[in-house]
Amino acid sequence: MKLYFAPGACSLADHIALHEAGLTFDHAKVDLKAKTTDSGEDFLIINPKGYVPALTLDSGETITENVAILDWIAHQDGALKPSGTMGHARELEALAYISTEIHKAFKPFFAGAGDDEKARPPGSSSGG
Ligand SMILES: N[C@@H](CCC(=O)N[C@@H](CS)C(=O)NCC(=O)O)C(=O)O
Repeated sequence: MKLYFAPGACSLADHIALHEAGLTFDHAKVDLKAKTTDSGEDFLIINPKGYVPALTLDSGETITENVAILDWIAHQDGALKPSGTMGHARELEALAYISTEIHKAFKPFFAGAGDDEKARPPGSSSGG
């Protein structure tokens, strides 16, 4: 299994979860501008969406999207696995909240935004 990651990116969550689950995995550092890995792989073949994380399983299948990858990892480990249908719903509720409401609020810090945009509270309009 191989985790495609970038330093300082949201793929850190998957890295931590794989360790927590005690899973053995390789990793490949992705240059997000060039869309290549440190071993020269074309990352767009791995994930045509061009962003990390991506997790390629031993079967050769690749999972993308943090919610899906973290959910898959949780199901590999008894201690992380959600308990029952409601437990799974709560897990997805938390992951979806982090992925959509919190993660997007950090984008200006990585996307070269100006100081005004960085100071704006999440969810508030830029006035445009
Ligand atoms: N919807 C994706 C978003 C992943 C994402 O935004 N990844 C960022 C790093 S935190 C990235 O790779 N950005 C590079 C790019 O979009 O070119 C998910 O939740 O996994």
